[in-house]
Amino acid sequence: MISRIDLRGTTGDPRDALPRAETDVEAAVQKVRPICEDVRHRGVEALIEYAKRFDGVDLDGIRVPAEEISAALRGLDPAVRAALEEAIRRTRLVHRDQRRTDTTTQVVPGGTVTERWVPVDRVGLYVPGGRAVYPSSVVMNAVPAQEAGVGSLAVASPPQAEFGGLPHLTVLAACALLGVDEVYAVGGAQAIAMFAYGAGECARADMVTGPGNIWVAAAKRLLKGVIGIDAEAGPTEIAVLADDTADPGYVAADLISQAEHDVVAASVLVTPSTALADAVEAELRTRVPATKHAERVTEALSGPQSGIVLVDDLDHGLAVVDAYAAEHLEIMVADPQATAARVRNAGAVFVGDHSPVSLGDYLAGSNHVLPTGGCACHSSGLSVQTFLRGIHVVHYDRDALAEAAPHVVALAEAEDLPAHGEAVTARVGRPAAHRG
Ligand code: HSO
Ligand code: ZN
Repeated sequence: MISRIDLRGTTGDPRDALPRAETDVEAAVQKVRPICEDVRHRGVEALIEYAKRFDGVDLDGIRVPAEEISAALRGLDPAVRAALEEAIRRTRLVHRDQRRTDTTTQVVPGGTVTERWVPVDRVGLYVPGGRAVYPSSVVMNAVPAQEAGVGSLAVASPPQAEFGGLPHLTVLAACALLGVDEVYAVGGAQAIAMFAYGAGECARADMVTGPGNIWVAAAKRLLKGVIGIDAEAGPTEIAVLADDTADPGYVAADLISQAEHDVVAASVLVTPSTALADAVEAELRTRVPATKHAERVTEALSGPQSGIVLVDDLDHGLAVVDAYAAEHLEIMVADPQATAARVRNAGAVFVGDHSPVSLGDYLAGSNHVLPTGGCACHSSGLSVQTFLRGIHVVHYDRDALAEAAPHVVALAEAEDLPAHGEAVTARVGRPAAHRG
């Protein structure tokens, strides 16, 4: 069911030996271009037509009435409500600590640079409908934006025929718990275009975040010059670095948990222990047929993006997981804290036997919007920082400018941009050549 990749005795970059699923977003960009242009020019009228064509619903308008949002919350299962409230509380605790304070650096006497952290004014959050209805993702996107101080937050989610043209009711209920009252029944590429250009009641947003299918990813790629976007999310991934002290039942359960998302999800075990590899395979053989989404899980685990990777030892294992740069990395080895501290590339690291990825998906307090496809070697997951801009505020007095003038003039001349130097000498006179 899951292939083995034997890297023992090999050196060098293991990346080529660790295959990854790739989706062709570029081809989809051409298809969504006319839709985005249409929304740009015809606004709400176009959105209502696309709701009919793609979602099979007749809408009078795109804005979800406030009464529908509160009714969805009243109808929410109390256990789910309690879980979402606790998820929001824990996620807020962690993200509140990410807030930045402004810093002022005294560069020279009379010359300062202040870095001011300013939230984005308005953010659109896209929430998928259909098979993947994740109220937890509403939490993971909205909380960092709110903690960053974003003043205006709107949600778009596809209208569902089974809910009379409203977005999924658990999504609406999650919005209510988060205090988000601006919600649009708009899905797919059209929703990204709505946020980029504005349409009817929906004012244009400065940034759009949130997961989505290939059409949503394509629209984000197309419109990223018009609107700020988060990272393009690929299929979910879990890598587990484990030795022979790991519990094979835990490892198998965690590999299955992320494979459950999608047939192209990646589950990768990296281990120096053939005994553990055998035991995990045996666990998979009994657990997979018993799980609800057995077919999807089987396809994900047997796909080329998943596998058990055998390595020489823990050091080699660390080199492999760093090269892979997984969205989620679990560490289940003899000294998990010490090993986790050595990891350089991962979206999030889950340490020890009692920190599974699914805890992080819902309730750890960490964010579950994380870099996929190896992007963890250069990018971070969603955070308060995603919604902030650091603005440098420069203030020099006359003496400090006069003191800097010779250097500015020298560099301006070296770049053949003398007017740059003249903007300074106009204020402080032509400097004598700088000493030393
Ligand atoms: N594991 C997914 C997030 C998620 N899991 C949502 C369950 N619901 C990507 O990090
Ligand atoms: Zn998950």
